[in-house]
Amino acid sequence: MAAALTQEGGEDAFRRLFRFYRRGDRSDLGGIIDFSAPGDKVVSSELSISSVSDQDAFRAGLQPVSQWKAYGLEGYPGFIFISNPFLSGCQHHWVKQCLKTYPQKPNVCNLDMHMAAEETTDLWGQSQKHLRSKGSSKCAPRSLLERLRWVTLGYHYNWNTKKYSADHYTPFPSDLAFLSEQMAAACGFQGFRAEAGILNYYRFDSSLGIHVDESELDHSQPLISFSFGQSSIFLLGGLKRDEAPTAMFMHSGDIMIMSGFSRLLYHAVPRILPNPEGTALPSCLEEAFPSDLPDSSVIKHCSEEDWKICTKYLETSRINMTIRQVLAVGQSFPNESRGERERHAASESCDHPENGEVKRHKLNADR
Ligand SMILES: O=C(O)CCC(=O)C(=O)O
Repeated sequence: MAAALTQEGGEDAFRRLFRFYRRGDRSDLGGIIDFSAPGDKVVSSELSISSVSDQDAFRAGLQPVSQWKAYGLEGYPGFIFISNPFLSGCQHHWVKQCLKTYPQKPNVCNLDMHMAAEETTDLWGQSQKHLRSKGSSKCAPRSLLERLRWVTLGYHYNWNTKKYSADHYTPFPSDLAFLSEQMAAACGFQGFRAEAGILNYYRFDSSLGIHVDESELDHSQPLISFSFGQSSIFLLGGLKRDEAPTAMFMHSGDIMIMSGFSRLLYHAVPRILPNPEGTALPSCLEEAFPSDLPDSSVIKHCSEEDWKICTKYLETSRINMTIRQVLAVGQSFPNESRGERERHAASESCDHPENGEVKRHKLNADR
């Protein structure tokens, strides 16, 4: 069925496949590329092994680059897929940061758009008890963490103007900058600077609409995308919105780089899928935290109590972090007129459009 829809092409090819995967039943997932068992269209990808020392990889919680499994896709130059290169237990740190640390002020999240500042200062603290006692009832009210849909870091993306601006910047988290820079260097982008991040929080019924990430002013630098928790179907299309996309799975720990020709391709996430291993959590998240990380590591121990909250959350969720460089070295934002600045500032307080025609974040209730 999916193959027939892909071949059909035509104006609506991407939209038809998006809807197919969003609704399709599990028996229809056969043609999706799974990099954990690579087949057709998948080629191996060369990495720049000498650009990241084993020690720096270790500090970022990653295996030595020489051990990474990196793939490309025929027809998509610049696209690199790295199958979970994290060291055992090190995904814990990033999951905890996404739930406990990065949603904190001065970072911005979807809940800030319609809640008072005092109510969104401690999402973790306010959700802990609820998540700890969570049973299987679907009717129980959702905790704030379960209502989290996005967090922005660094240059905060403005969903209304679709722009970044010099006026809305807060320091980018140093641990995530270090991880992103090691990933970029291994993929041939030594000078990459992590300047903006969008963290996406998905529940089983969430999806991310068809879009291109083009608001960054420097497209010569890659997009770096990290996935944790439940799996997803990712659709990678062409330079035009109507080109039929290629479907692939993203599992916990997988990392994707979109660069060069693939930097400005349309893409979407139509579906979140329960862990294909059949257990509540992927086995890579059950691994113990390493006992021998150096003090200089950016990975910090995640307490058993914190990890319990994280696992409860991840049983029904997926987290994605997509990191970007916004400006080329020496570049600055174009001057905005006073009127534009005022409009920009005013639109910071508007919610992300939910019912517009073309939506980047489709169907995510709180976006
Ligand atoms: O969740 C994903 O895998 C994709 C995220 C994405 O495309 C974005 O944030 O622009």
